Amino acid sequence: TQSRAQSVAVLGAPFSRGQKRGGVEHGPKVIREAGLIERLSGLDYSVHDFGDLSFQHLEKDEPYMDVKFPRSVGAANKMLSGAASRAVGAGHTLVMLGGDHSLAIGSVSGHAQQCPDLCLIWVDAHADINTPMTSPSGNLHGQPVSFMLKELTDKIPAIPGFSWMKPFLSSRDLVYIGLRDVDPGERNILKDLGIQYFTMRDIDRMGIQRVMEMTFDHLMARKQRPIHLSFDIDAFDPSLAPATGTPVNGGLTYREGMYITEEIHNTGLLSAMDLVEVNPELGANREAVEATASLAVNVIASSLGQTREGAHVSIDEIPSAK
Ligand code: 4U7
Ligand code: MN
Ligand code: MN
Ligand code: MN
Repeated sequence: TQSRAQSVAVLGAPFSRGQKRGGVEHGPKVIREAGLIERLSGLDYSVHDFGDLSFQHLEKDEPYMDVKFPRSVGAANKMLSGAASRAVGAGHTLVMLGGDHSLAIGSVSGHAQQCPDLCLIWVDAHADINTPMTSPSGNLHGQPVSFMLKELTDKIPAIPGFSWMKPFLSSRDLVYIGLRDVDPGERNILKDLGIQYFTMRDIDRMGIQRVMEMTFDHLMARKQRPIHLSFDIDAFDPSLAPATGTPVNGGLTYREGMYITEEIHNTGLLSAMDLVEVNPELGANREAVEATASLAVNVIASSLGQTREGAHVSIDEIPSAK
């Protein structure tokens, strides 16, 4: 009855050099330990677990200008891009487990190789659209979107490790949800390019239902197209997702997160997603880490069709008492 893909590919990307804190490379492990594969198998999908990519560790990777670990991030994303492209090309809905958010460069570009007309929904406290020139930190997890956008081609210097990729996305094919920590240079870019974004304040004003309607109106105005969902766990309030590197107060509630992902599933157009920035070394204790990882599993399951209303298996009648 639905045009939902019948198979899901799970691909781990244990990588952390898009930022300075250790531990986010263990994201794929803790998300799997929280029961991801079992949950997806329970949703009618055939689940293909492609395991974790193994990235080469570069001993020497000096900063280029202010940009940290450019060759490591470039090489990891080149590998991920190929793997993502193959998974989508084989007909799977891709679930990429990070790792830090610099990995979206690889997953979205690989997805775009197979689906050039894709659109991108970025759920995050941050806009991740700094260029190497505007970045206050030099960390590439705060910059992935700037490398994707065709409109920013002239603003991105040639960084070692990135010669394999070309910008492929138009700024009108991108929508942000959940923003609440945007750097000055980023705000200029958002305004300059007229990018559609919904901050936490917008969610407070309009409610998440209206925000999702406007998101799809914007992205699907001309035609329906495949969706790439890039979900940074720090979009949630830190009380729900404490084990992450750059928490910001005042984030999404659990219900807003579930509503966003249910609505994305209901379009029938989700083609690939990222779940990034879960860092088990940053939780205060084991409970904090498990809560964050289990939230990540709920986001993925909800994006792939788990509903709060229960599954709709057809039954002949309600079982009688005897
Ligand atoms: B994440 C930041 F300056 N904007 O560029 C930067 F505030 O993937 C943070 O969204 C980026 O977690 C956060 O370093 C990257 C900073
Ligand atoms: Mn973030
Ligand atoms: Mn992010
Ligand atoms: Mn973060």
